[in-house]
Amino acid sequence: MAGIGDLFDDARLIAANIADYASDIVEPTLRLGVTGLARSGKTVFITALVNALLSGGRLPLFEPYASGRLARAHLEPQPDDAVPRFAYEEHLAALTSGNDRHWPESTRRIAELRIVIRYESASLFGRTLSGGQLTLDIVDYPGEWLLDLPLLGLDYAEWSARTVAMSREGPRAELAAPWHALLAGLDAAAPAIESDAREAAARFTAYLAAARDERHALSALPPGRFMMPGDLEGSPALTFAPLDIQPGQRAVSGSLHAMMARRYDAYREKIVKPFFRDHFARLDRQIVLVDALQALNAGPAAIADLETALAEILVAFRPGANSLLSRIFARRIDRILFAATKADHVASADHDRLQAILRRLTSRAIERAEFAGAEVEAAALAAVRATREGTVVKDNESLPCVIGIPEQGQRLGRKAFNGEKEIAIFPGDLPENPESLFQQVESLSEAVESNSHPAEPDIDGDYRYVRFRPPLVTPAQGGVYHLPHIRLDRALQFLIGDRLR
Ligand SMILES: Nc1nc2c(ncn2[C@@H]2O[C@H](COP(=O)(O)OP(=O)(O)OP(=O)(O)O)[C@@H](O)[C@H]2O)c(=O)[nH]1
Ligand SMILES: [Mg+2]
Repeated sequence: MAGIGDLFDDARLIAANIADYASDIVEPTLRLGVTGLARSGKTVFITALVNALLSGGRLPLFEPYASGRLARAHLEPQPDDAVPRFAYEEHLAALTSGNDRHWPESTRRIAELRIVIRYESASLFGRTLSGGQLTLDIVDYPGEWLLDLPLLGLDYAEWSARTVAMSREGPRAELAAPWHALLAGLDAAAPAIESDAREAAARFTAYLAAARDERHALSALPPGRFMMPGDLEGSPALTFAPLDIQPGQRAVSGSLHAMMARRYDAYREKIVKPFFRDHFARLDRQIVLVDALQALNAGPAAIADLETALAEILVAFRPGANSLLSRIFARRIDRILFAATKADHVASADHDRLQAILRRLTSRAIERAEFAGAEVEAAALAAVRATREGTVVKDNESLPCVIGIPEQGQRLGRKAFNGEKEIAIFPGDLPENPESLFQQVESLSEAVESNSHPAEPDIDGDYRYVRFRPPLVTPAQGGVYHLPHIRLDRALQFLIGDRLR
């Protein structure tokens, strides 16, 4: 694969970075990227983080706040006019609207928010009133887009061969069958017909979506915009698909192959490169959210796939040695946090195990990032804690469980929930040794009605993730909300604490 530094317009990249540096000197600024695959919890995380900075709460591990040095934080207009604003107020309102509370809508495109934090410097604290100010720009973008980076180093024939080969392996083969059936009848050298391209793109996209769905939860599925089209849905740059061709195979002029290759190139030029240049290459810090529990529930194939996707995502953090981009990056992203989200689905005794599983899942990715000089941590957290803890008694043994209200329509085994009744779930112990997950994942959960004693196992081998409703929170003094969380303060400390000293 060619170094991506060679593939960019270096002059424009430098210009953007110099502009950032210049404003950083006048006004200390930190650009924090928040990413993760679809539904990993980006929107909820940013909403909770911004709310904590604006309104405080229980944040003992966020030192500047815990020591009373945070003076005030407020939102300001963001610097990039062409990027949608992160709809903070709307998302917070969704989470806090009493009986109508609900999780924020899925977002699926890039968004940005600027928050200005004033603080007392730790060295001066207590001696003088002079303080510092940090401008924090938060950028929310789909992790799927990072999976596109390897495409910059593959031509159309190479990408096709690789993607088709992958779709013939393991659980993917069955999901890809309808697309494969079409593929077998497509002649790459035949004249280009638009309807063939459209049909191939539609079936290929349907295969990606099937692989991604909750049950299979596969993760490594580029091109990223096929899953997360943003504003590009239906555009020609997305109307292509792999053909069953060999690496190095040349396209006959005017053929289906030639048309597909042209669109693939347009996708890389017009979509992938601008994203890396205008957004990714300008980040200082990064948090990668991972819904590890969903993959655990879906089974070993999903876990292996998630691990691959995380390693691919992190390719982006380690550009080819010696490229101009690598020098810029080496100075830039200096901290990366991997966070297993929704830790409130397991009892607190299991938070450390979840963290260990995440560490194992990201170990390949972490090796690469550390190589690039970044400080990397892994943490299990819940940006908004939707459950509380309790114990249930089963066979005279008390078991730690989580108690919450499953969303309406959620099912667990034969049970369906109405969105009102609280239940206790014994999620099962996460394995102590993460390695075992890569061999065989055991059934993770059993459900029991709240307050009922001996838990009858209610699992018919069809366990899925139960989504809980957001917690019911009442406003604190001043009308602000303190959302319950797990270890959000730790994440804050790692991501920005050192810049508020
Ligand atoms: N229990 C619990 N559920 C959460 C938490 N964070 C997210 N969720 C659940 O995960 C879903 C997705 O969260 P989002 O924050 O919208 O995820 P996202 O990554 O922004 O998703 P897209 O915008 O669709 O890519 C929510 O609707 C909730 O059901 C959490 O801290 N605790
Ligand atoms: Mg979102």
